Amino acid sequence: MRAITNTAFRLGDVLSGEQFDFFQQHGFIHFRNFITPETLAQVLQEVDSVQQHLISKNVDKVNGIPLKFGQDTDGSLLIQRIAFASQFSDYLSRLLRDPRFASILQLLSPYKGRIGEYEKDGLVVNHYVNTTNSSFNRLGWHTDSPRDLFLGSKILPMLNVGLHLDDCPFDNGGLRVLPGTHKQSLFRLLFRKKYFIDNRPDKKEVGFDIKAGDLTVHDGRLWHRVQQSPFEGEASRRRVMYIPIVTGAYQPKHANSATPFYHKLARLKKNPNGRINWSLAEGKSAVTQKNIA
Ligand SMILES: O=C(O)CCC(=O)C(=O)O
Ligand SMILES: [Fe+2]
Repeated sequence: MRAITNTAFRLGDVLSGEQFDFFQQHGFIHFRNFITPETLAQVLQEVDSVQQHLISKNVDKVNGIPLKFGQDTDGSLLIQRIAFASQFSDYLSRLLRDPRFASILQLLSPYKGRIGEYEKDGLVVNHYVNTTNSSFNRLGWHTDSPRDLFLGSKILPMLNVGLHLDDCPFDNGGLRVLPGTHKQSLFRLLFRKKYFIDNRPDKKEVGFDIKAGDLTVHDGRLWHRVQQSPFEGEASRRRVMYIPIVTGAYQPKHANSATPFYHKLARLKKNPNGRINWSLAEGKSAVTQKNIA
């Protein structure tokens, strides 16, 4: 139960046949060193500025997508999930125009994909850290595709591209995937596991030895989860940005976009008796802008 993918590729201007075949077979792919240490340092600085900007403006939703708040190791307010981050940083927005993303689009072939900078949740920054007041330190099993169903459209081909901002060796937790599950039936896509509630390792799952600056891509239909770091504080910090690559009609979000139902669902918690506590669905997370600032 300690399977690490030992296949990491390098991304050039053109996707190789081997890379395409690997992705088709397994539903994910790992590229090393997508950005240089200099770019990485700049990206981290930009993410920090975006967070400070959102905090100073008391923002708690972007284009209808709630921000997730927690507490950092020094007790300061931390945004653990930022949506549409590139809307607040020209640097991050330009990064999404890196010509190498064109080679990633080829993974969707024969479908024609585009970078969803203003669609779905846009450029997402996830920030996991184990502190007493950080509720976001893992993510249960899920696929990214049924969000389309909640939004009233059928499941369209999509990719989620992760740009990793911290080293995350396998033993520090991080992304776990179930290879090949992108080819399952709709029934298995919906019911293989209990969405977001099931955190148990699967004997067929694989993880990664991630270095800061690496890129991973997974098919929207692939089952995946985030394993919690066994460490506390600084050693558990894991920052990763995700950008969706989407197909179908252009569906940009804007300041007045409604909050999708699944963002309320994600707050569901199990009672000690195993029942789902529906009342929490509308509740606020423990830490908000207001009660900590
Ligand atoms: O943090 C990760 O690597 C995965 C996050 C994820 O699966 C999601 O936000 O849907
Ligand atoms: Fe996901």
